[in-house]
Amino acid sequence: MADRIVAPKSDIARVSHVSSFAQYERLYQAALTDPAQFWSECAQRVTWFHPFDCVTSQNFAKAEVAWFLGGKLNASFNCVDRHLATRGDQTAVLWVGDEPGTYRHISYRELHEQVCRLANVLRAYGVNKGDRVCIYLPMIPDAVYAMLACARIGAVHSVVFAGFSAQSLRDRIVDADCRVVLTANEGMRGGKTIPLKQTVDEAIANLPVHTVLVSQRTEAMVPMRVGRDRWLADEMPKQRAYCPVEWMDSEDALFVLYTSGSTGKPKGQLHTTGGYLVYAAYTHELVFDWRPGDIHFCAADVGWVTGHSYIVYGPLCNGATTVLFESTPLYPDASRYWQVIDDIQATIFYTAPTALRALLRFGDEPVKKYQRTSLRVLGSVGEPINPEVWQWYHDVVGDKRCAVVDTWWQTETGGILISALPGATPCKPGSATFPLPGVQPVLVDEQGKELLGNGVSGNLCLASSWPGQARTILNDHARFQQTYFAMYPGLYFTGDGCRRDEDGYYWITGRVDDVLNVAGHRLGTAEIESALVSHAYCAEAAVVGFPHELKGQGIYAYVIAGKSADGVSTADIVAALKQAVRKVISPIATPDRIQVVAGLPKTRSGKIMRRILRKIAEGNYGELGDITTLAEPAVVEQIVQGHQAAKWPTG
Ligand code: 7RM
Repeated sequence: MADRIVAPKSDIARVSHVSSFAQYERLYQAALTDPAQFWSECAQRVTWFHPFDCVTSQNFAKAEVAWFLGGKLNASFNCVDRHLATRGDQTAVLWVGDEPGTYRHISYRELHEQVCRLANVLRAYGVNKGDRVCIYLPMIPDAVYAMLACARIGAVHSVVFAGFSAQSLRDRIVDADCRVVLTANEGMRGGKTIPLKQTVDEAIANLPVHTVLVSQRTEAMVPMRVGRDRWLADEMPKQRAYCPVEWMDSEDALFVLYTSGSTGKPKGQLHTTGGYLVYAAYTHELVFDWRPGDIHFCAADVGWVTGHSYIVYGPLCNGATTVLFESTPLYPDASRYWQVIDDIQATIFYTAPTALRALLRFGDEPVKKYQRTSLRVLGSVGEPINPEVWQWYHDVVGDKRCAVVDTWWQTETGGILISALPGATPCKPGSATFPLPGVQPVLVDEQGKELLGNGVSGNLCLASSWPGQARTILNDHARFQQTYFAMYPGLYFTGDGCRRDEDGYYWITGRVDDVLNVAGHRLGTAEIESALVSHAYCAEAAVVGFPHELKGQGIYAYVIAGKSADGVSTADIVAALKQAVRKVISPIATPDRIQVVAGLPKTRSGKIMRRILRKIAEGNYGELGDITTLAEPAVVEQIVQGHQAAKWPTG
């Protein structure tokens, strides 16, 4: 069956940066034919204190890449200072507080002052170029000031999501050897307070952290250790409102950001200054079709790479107005996003499918209560977006008027690699569509043989570097080389599976560790999940494999029942969902076991922890590993009980 194609809107195309598919193809070819020329031009979007003399040097065998060698620049200067002459009074950061109706506009001029003061505070407490600084802050303006203050003086920030436990925070502080930590007395989210300072105190016990700088987000009193802990509000006014910028080498470190792998300790992805900044700015402009006057609302947290690239560095480097959203999609109700969008007249909105699925359960009414007429571009990131959810985003949220861009990328890639472009790309709902100009995806089979042509599925690799690529794993280059460059020599391996369909569209099928082989058939767990979710009885699904005597692997589905399943027996839900998968994919994809659950184990960024679900499906309750980083650790116990109660046959 041919996929539905959603054509770009003509009124978006008329004014967009890339305004036809033919133009995209020309750009793509130009980048392929002369990459040095292409990236060299692209790099002119940032201000260099000293020009680079070599565009790139790449050696995938050694996992060594570098961009814009010899160039000198400063990310803080690019995101703040250079806009002062033309945009000093424009809002740089539009803070949306947790309590509905709380807004604060921070102009580029004010941003400059605050970043300078904070940079001087850091200097006063002994932070030098190359030192790592841990940022454990909620979604408040100080978080943005802190990142840019580090960048200003050449310190390397390590932002740790302010929902991580003390142990996770401690591991990251130790790994990066941070001596200074920024935090807040408490965070505010969804009407609840989060004891951040208390968590920091616990995390740094007996570590050589000498300074803790504390923002005051709430009225709460917290213990302050004399000689170590200081209120930012006391320190910043003491400092000058100007701080000179450090001239950074293009390949000097900008930040480290931890990502959890499937096993062991988190990997500190190291990004460098020139390549990362150029790539964040380039992709922000192209993919979101940014132009002056836009209000860019990325609903991610600065603790994730999406917040780094598309709240802070990309938008601010381009001189945009960027939104910092402290709350949640469901506070105080399922209308919050749309209410904020109307209040601030956001033109670009970027969120994750997991948030959209949660909202879809409430139907169209909470969306339609608001106008949303300011919106032009809607983005999705973090996981495959199922076609049904894509369509809802497009039809209901975007009123069939807005461009929807499904953006594929990773912490390791620094910015978006595969995505539709508003105004240029005909979309197939559920497909991330095509690589950006300058990006060369390659699909390989298990043996590493490149799969040429269309209508093929394999492991997604990249044939050459792009400026935003992570340069190493902090303190562990061997692991970096091993994880990404050893599997398929000469290629960067993403860890994702992918299909390039008959028309050349890319469909990310999920992590390859999630690919099932059922009776010799390769099936993507995301595919099965999408089929389950297509039935009204299913609000959300997570599929894993389990050892099966006859088929090698069996299919185990954990499902959250939808509203329409109210009053329906579990047996009937299970039967209906099996039938749905048969119908949508094939009888070979029918789940062997379906367990109806109340919740799924997710990381705070909304990714389902399949590792845990696989262990439960296997009956290995004793090997669940660390579950402290989950959003709601209690769901694991419930799922285990449900699995036991189901009394599945063993062997
Ligand atoms: C930005 C981010 C990376 C992993 C990646 C994929 C999955 C991300 C999409 C997606 C399908 C997408 N960084 N992923 N975006 N899968 N479609 N548009 O999420 O490092 O936290 O995760 O997320 O598996 O490898 S991340």
